[in-house]
Amino acid sequence: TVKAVIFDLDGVITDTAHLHFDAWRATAAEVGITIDEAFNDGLKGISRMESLQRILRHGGKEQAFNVDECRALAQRKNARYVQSLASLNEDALLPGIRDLLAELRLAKVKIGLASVSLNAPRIMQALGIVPAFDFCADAARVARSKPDPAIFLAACQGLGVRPEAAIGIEDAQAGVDAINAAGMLSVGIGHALHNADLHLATTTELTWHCLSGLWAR
Ligand code: B16
Ligand code: MG
Repeated sequence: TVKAVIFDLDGVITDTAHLHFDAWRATAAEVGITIDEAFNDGLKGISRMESLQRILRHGGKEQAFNVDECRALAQRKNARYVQSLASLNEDALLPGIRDLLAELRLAKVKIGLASVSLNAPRIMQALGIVPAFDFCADAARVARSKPDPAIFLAACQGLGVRPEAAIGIEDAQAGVDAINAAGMLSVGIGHALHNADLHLATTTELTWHCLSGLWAR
């Protein structure tokens, strides 16, 4: 049976993608690069520095900045993002998540987090769900971004569960690919995701009943 459920943060537990987008758009504009929401979709689950590289490439400016300048740009983006998190509270939990966490606890299924966001601890704190989690993988210790399975494997290891006994939940293609590469069962939330073992339109449909059913198939 399923021993653990491992969550992505942005897009599954709360929706901070538009805050990332606003912060990146303002930072990209500083260096004369325009990004739209469709481009931002491709940044979901991608680490901060890799997101910056993709934006610079998108604007044809990948050679224009040295390492220190890139670091400064990433820092300015993060300052903007962190500022926009100031008003985050329990109300920002996506529908169904609180109930699912309670159901998993009752079913004695371990609960983990696999977010590549270095801001994950402060976001979890603001959402008031730190005690609901048995283990949160540390993004700072995982060098490779999704679709590399590293962050999901770190979560499995921290929970003491084999990947084959765990389900991962993601909203980004890079994340679904990471779950599959880890050898876990994948649940994809939202549209236009390929290769998820189970597709759900929204987090409202995420229940222990449907997750355990996925296992029984
Ligand atoms: P930070 P996830 C990811 O979170 C976001 O989807 C992605 O857009 C962001 O660039 C990345 O975290 C890094 O975030 O700048 O806060 O370290 O989907 O893995 O929960
Ligand atoms: Mg995500």
